[in-house]
Amino acid sequence: MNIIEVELITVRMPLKSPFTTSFSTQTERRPLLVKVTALEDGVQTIGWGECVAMSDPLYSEEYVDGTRAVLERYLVPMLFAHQAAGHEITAETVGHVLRPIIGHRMAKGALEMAILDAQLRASGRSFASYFGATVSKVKSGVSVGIADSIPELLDVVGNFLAEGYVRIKLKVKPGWDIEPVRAVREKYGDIPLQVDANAAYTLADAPTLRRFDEFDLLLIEQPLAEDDLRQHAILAKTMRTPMCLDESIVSAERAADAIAWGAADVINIKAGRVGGYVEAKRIHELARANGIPAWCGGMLESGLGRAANSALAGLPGFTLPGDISASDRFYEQDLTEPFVLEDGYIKIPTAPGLGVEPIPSVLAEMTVHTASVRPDRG
Ligand code: SMG
Ligand code: MG
Repeated sequence: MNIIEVELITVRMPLKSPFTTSFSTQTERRPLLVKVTALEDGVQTIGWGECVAMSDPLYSEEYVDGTRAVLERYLVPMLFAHQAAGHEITAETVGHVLRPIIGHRMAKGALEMAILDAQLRASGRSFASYFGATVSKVKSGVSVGIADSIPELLDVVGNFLAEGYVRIKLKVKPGWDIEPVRAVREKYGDIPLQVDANAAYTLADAPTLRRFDEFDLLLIEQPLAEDDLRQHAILAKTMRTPMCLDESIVSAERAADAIAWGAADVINIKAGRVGGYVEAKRIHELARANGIPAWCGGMLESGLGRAANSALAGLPGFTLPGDISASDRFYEQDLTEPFVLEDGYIKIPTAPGLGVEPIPSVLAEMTVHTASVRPDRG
């Protein structure tokens, strides 16, 4: 595959309602899309990637304008240089080619996703088939933001249950934890329920965190800071609720450490956070080999990311429902044809590549910035 252009397109997607976590309230998302144009045997193919970095560096150190800068200045030129030196660019090798640039996993992941999409579209193969998905649809869980009051939270949860979501994840933070979870358990009974703290606690909060044990949660996600693997292991030993890591798991190596040290009973796999779908699949294999349940996380993706995530989540090690909700969970208007909830499931696209693409008129309307990088003709 010969890449002839990489476009970096920043889009603005307003959220239907604000989404509050322990670290921010979001009212819109500005994902960076990566559009790769390539020639395969003289035939032009397009591939789409979606970068999951948020507008501000609050979930991780990456942020959308920073990912654009590193792609434009380093990552894309490195690929073109590699290609100019006579090497073939493939999704399987792009991670290795970009290895000299430290970190910037979300930016790298978006580029790899676009290359993989182009490669698969050119060969007529879907993401699901490439990953080895064993099912045609995946169970859909929903992530519920921090609300202004408990009655309001109960309404929101009730509506999602009525829509058919099969698992509820409640965002928690100090001061919004035990009571909201108790209220949801009391009102909705034995539903599959889990919590996500996005690193808002410290080990000093262990007595509070242990109180979650009375609610029979599926798991508690990332209670402590990103770097606190040892502390998560200490906390895990004193809690009955299974410990799940999200932000801490940035690579297969980190996942292996977390498992070996007893810091993770469960793993949230997000391709963007770990540098792309190739690494995400490695983590899936690692978790499966170790008997560690995995599930697919979400970053409020547009239909592009949702398509790739649902295909990944079709692998057999994804034993828990993912944060793969319908398009209308967050968006009035998705970039692609919308993903819909059917009896608690999301269908995995079957057409070549992602199986979906941006609707041109919607993309044009949502675009706030574009840049194009082409090979240096020297
Ligand atoms: O895509 O359904 C989704 C969002 C799921 O809660 C979600 N993601 O920590 O797991 C997480 C968060 C990260 C983004 S919060 C702004
Ligand atoms: Mg999380």
